[in-house]
Amino acid sequence: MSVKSRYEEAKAMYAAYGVDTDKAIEILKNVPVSVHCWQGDDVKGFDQDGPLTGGIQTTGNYPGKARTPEELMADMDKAMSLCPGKKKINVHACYAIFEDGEWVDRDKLEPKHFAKWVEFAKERNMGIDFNPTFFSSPKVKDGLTLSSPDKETRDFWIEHGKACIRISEYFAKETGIPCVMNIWTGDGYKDVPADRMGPRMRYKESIEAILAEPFDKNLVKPCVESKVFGIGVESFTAGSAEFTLTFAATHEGCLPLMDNGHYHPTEVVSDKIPALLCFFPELALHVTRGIRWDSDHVVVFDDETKEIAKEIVRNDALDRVYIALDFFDASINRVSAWANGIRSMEKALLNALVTPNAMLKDLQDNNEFTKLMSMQEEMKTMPFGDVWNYYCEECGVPSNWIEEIEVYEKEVLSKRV
Ligand code: RNT
Ligand code: ZN
Repeated sequence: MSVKSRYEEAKAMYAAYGVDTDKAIEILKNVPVSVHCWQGDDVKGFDQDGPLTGGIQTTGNYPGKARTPEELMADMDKAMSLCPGKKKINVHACYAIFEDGEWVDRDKLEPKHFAKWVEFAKERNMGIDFNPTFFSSPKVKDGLTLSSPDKETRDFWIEHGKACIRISEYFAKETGIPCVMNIWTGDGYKDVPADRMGPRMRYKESIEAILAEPFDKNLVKPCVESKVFGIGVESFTAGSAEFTLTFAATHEGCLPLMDNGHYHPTEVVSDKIPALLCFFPELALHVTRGIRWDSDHVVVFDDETKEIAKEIVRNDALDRVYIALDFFDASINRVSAWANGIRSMEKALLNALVTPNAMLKDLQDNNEFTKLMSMQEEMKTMPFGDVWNYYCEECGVPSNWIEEIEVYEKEVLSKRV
C-alpha cells in the first residue's frame, strides 16, 4: 500500500475523533524549529582553540566532526534535508567567521563576522536565532562572566552582550524574521558560597546593561535561560530558575527561556509552559533530553517531548513559544544526531496536532476522568506513523534517510582526518 493510501485510512480514523489531519499538516509546515549549529562540532566554534568550558561538556569522540564553517554548513544542510518542516538556524557568537587572518575578541564582534551565516540562511529562506557565548574563553575569570566581582571582567562581557544585540538586529533585518537572542552563562560556584545575593545583583545589573543597548523589540527577542547546576558549579548558579523568571517578568521585552535539562529531575517543563503562558506574551524553549542529569542527549520521540508539544498546541501557543533544540552528542554520527532530534521534535508537534484536544478537555471539565484516561490510552495506538510518513513525503524528505546518512558518512565525514 502506498504512503498516500495508508494516510487516507488513517485520516478517516482520526476524523472519527473530530481531528483534521490535513489541517494539522498544513499548520505544522509553518511552525519554525530552530536548529542549533553546535551539534555539528561539539560546541567548539571558530573563534578560539581552547576546551569547552562553562559547566557543559560533550562526551564521545565519533570521527568526522565539522572543522570549518563550510563543513559545518554542509552537515547542517544534509541533516535539514532529511527532516520535514520549517527551520530556523541557531548560531552562537563563537561561530563568528573571520576572513583574511582577522580575529577580534568577543566584545568587538560585528555583523560582518556573521555575513556568511546570513547568506546561508537567506538562500534557504530561514531566520536566524543568536546566542552570546559567555564560555570557552580566557576572559571568563574564575568561572565567572556577568556576575564576576571584577568590574573589568563584567564590562568585557557586557560589551559582548551588546555586540550580540546589534548582530541579532542585523540578522532580523536581513532575513525579515525576528531573532531570538538567548543569554545563558555558566556563572556559579563549585562549593557552598558565602554570598549568594551579591553575584545575583551583579548578574542582574549586567543583563540590564546589555539590554540598555537600543534595539527594536519586534526584531530582537532577548531571553534569559535558567539552570540548576553545571559541571564544576554544583553548589550555586547565578541564573537560577527564580532569578531568570523574575528577571524576565520584570523587564519588558525579555523572555524566559526554559531548557528541559535545567530542572530537578522530577520537574517537567511541559507543566511549566502553561504556567508561564498565563503571564508572558511569549516564551522560549531549549528542547533537549537529560538522562539522570543535564546530559544533552539527542531529543527523541519520548513522553516528555510529546507533552511539551501538546502544551504548546492545545493552548494555541504555536506563535507564542519559540522552539529551539539544544543537544550535543559526540558519540554518534553528528548528522544523524541532528536529524533524529529535529525529526523527533516535528513528530511531537504533529502528534499534538492530531490529538483530539478539545474533546479531551471537555472530558476533564465534565469530571469524566475514567473516559479521559481511556481515551488518552486509545490515542497512543492510533496510526500516527501513517500520518507522519505522509507529512515527510509531502515535505520531500527521502524515505531512505538513514541510508543517506550512511552514504554521507562514507563519502564525506570519514574523509575528515
Ligand atoms: C547549557 C545551556 C546552553 C548551552 C548552549 C550551547 O547548559 O543549555 O543553552 O547548551 O548555549
Ligand atoms: Zn540550553
